[in-house]
Amino acid sequence: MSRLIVVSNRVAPTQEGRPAAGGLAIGVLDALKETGGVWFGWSGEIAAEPSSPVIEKQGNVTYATVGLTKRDYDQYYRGFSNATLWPTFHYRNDLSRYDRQEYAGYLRVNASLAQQLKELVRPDDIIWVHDYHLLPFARCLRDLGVKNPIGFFLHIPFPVPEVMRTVPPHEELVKCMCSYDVVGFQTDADRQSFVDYIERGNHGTSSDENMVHAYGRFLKVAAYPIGIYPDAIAKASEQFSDRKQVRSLRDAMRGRKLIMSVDRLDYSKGLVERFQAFERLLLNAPGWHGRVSLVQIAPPTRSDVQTYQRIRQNLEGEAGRINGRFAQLDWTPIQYLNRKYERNLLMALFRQSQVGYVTPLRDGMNLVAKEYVASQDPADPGVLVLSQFAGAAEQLPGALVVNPFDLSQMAEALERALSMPLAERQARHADMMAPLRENNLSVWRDTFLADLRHVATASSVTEKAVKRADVTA
Ligand code: ADQ
Repeated sequence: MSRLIVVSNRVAPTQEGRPAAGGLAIGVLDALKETGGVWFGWSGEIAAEPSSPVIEKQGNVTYATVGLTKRDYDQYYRGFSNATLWPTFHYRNDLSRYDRQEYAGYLRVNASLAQQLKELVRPDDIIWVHDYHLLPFARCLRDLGVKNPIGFFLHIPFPVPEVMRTVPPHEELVKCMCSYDVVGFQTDADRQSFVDYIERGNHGTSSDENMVHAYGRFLKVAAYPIGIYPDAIAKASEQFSDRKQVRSLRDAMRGRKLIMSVDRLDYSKGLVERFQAFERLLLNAPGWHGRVSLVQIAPPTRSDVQTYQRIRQNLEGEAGRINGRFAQLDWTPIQYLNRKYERNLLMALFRQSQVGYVTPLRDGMNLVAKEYVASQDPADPGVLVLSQFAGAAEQLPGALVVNPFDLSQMAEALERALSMPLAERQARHADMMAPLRENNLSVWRDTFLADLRHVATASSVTEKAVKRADVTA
């Protein structure tokens, strides 16, 4: 069986052979263990100068990690990836900036990572590249003569063409993406945006079978919504419900209802709007004073990018203001916790809450929404209030779907969720567990890899046929 090579900006750190949790890490590591293979990417370390990959083998999985120089980190990671692509792809052009040097650094790091990976690639390997840091990676490998099948999965949204065109090198980036054999998106809307860019700009055509012909290449372009393992999460959330932290949360609630939110601290997650909608609930429905609290867990990320420092200050300000306005001696309306929690503990905390409040302004998928549903006790489940702009909204029919820009609508949804009768909560929960099981994380991975193998075989057959025709002509 051919080996799988996974490439992602960051290789999840290995602790006793287990990487940090998260969709990419869990799904990918399972696949690697099945076929054996390599996980290649940045170690998370800043190195004085570029050096060859550090190789660490665990079972049949080889971790190959490289350091980045400070200049590479600033231009490729902090700069073009996180200050240009991330905001624009989340429709925040107002926060996006473009710097030619940073873009040059982005291309340079992609090329140098490709050069380093090339040394590890065997002829029958298949290569699966992840996320916006690596849009040009296949182009760089092709330039080095690598002929293996290469697939790409974008974890974040792909914007509509008008927004994509605000990134100055937009056409070069899309052209680079067409060097992959399969390009996967979270939702059909993202897939459609990519196809629209190609077709409306007269760069190529698409067929009903999700094939795109552009810039002289044929590639498959499809939606592969990332999933979770809902039954494993259900089990963990039940088992961890007896932990000390979970018990003390239960005690502290003393019969109050709990609304729970968990996100990385990021402006795409709509945290300020979420706090303000909760404030509106307290204004509109004073009966809830002292009877409901919002717990927001949001550990800081990318804190050396300036916009992330601002969101943190903003959010702390809002939580303080709202608490100052409504708090009572024995009741704090918003508890805002700036830290990471062990994953299973988090699932058990979800199980204690009556409402999962997940309202990003834009999100590729949002795994927290799925995890919240899976963590619930089917006999007495909580209700999910979910943004229509999370990819997960397409897949969770039992959620109360809201527009995160409409604070009144969010406040009404919270009130409805807090008062929902048991039978309706149970029905909505069952409606969501079925699709979560059907489209679990293995389905995401296996469908993508099956398509990659299939497209690669089909194109190598076509290539051979073309070569034969050339010889006989
Ligand atoms: P993220 O933007 O990171 O992922 P999300 O999908 O919600 O967003 O995944 C976050 C993960 O981190 C979840 O598994 C969650 O449980 C965990 N997590 C969050 N806060 C935590 C905390 N305080 N402590 C411990 N764990 C915490 C990107 C895209 C998403 C897409 C995923 C996967 O932005 O849209 O769903 O990739 O493709």
